[in-house]
Amino acid sequence: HCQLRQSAGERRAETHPLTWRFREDGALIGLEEYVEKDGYAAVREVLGNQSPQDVIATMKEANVRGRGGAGFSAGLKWSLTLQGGDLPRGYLVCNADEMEPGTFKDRLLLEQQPHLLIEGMILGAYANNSCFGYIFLRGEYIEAARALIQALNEARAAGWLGKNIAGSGFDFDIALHTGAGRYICGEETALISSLEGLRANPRTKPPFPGQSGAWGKPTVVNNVETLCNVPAVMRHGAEWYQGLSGGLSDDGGTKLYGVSGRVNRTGLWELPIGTSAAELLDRAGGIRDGRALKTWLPGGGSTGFLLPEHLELALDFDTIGEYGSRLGTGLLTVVTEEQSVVSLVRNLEAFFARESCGWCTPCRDGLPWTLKILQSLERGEGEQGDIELLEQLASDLGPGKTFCAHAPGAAMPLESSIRHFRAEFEAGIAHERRAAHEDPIPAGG
Ligand code: L3W
Repeated sequence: HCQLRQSAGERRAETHPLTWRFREDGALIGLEEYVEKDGYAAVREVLGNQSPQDVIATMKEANVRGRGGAGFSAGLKWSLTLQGGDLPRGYLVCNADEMEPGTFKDRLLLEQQPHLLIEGMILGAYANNSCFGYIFLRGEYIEAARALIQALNEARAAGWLGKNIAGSGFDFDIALHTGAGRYICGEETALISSLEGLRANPRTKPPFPGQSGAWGKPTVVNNVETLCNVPAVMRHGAEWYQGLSGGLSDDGGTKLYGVSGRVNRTGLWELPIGTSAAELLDRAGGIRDGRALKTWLPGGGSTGFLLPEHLELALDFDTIGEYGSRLGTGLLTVVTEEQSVVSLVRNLEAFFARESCGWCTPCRDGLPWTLKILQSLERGEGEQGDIELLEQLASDLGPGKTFCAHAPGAAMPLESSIRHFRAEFEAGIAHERRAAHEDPIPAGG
């Protein structure tokens, strides 16, 4: 399995013998080295010998679940988009707009393994009959942009992109599109709006992008890590991929897990999907300065807080979903005893309020309101009823009340933090107001 440290000077990787995603020194893997290690072999094998339906069947059987956070089956998504020969060809979009708080897995894949992504995209485009691909990259990811530009040029010059790829008759090319650093652009329909040159507002679903996406054409949007799994699945088969999880989960394969926050060694590890948070904490060298764990987020700011008693749970989509949270990106944020949960949630809600596109009312107005209440609780100036109001806001921001998952994502840490740490919120209610409430002045007194 593979370990990568986050800081540039310390990029150390133990390479997985089969997926060989990273080099030990963390350097970029260029075309020559990629091909030496059987890179693009899956493209040659699949495009020459298998139908798009075969590819989709293998992806479904392997049970590759979307690694952007939602865990939707990639094979199922592709099967819903499959275009017959007479129908208009659509697009394949790689969502590389990584901006989830505490998340840095796609960045390292892009900076070090751009050909793995390109190979995954060629296979995905073939399965979906896509005529053209876009990599929608977060604007701040300069190093990743450099790596991708180099890799796209190399792949094009070697005939892996362009007309008649590997003599198969299949044509496909990819353009790199850099965003301007807005979180909402990672929401797939907002991403499509932005790609079209429009304001990045989400669109209602259905229609899902697979039916009508960029410029009204069928558009498949997949996360970087999801697409990077495709070459290994197609080379080694669904059963092999399933086996990588080692029985820890019904989901297939490995997962790029990570840890940030107050641990001794923040970083990224490729481990069987279903590995526990306890195991991850161990790899991160445990909690810093001998502190005790208070709470943790399993996969970014738009997931719910979990407790130390949840450390042994399998980090997979279904298990974490049963505990009032979700796996999200699978990059843990570790919070220790002396940290203030109210401050932490205030910080997250400030992010979500700033990044709201403003399109729908609960999100545009609810998030700044939430932030204002949290700020006053943090200062110890909260009022009676504030906690109940926050609970109401968490519900009003929840699923089904907005165009997209932004506000429901913001509601998750809010709701779960009040559920687990109510006393900390109560402590933020101004003392004199609290006393007045407990000992009200008698009527007429
Ligand atoms: C066809 C249906 N397709 C669902 C597709 C849909 C989309 C995917 C997931 O993301 C996550 C959240 C956070 N026919 C379909 C269908 N699909 N039903 O499946 O869809 P959905 O709606 O479950 O989720 P979503 O809105 O795409 C929500 C995470 O995203 N998040 C932020 C993540 C940030 C990063 C990052 O920075 N790298 O990943 C914010 O909420 O974890 O689970 O493709 O079209 N019937």
